[in-house]
Amino acid sequence: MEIFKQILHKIKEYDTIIIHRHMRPDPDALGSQVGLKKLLQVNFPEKKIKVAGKTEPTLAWLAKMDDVSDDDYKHALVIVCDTANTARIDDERYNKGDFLIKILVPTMLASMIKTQLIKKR
Ligand SMILES: [Mn+2]
Repeated sequence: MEIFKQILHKIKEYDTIIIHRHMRPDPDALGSQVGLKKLLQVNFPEKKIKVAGKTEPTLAWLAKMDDVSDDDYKHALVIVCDTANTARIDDERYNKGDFLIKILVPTMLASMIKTQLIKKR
């Protein structure tokens, strides 16, 4: 599918990738965010890949977030997982990257992946 090729092309283009998800994360938000980080780390070990947002204390056993500096956003690809509207994205710096990809997988329709590629600059 064309959109997956476009996403892969963007992933290959950037050395730094920062992955966000919604505020007050549930396990599916953390699973998509951290799962994507692990998948990218295995396939692109030379890239800097970080997960952004607050560590949810009740789910800290599942995943802890990385320290992401403002500098990390320079020339970074930002990918947002599991978040329907921008107001709910955890860490408003998602907008500070060079390019933004928003991936939304509706819980009941996992096969229908809705994705937006948003050109930043
Ligand atoms: Mn969720």
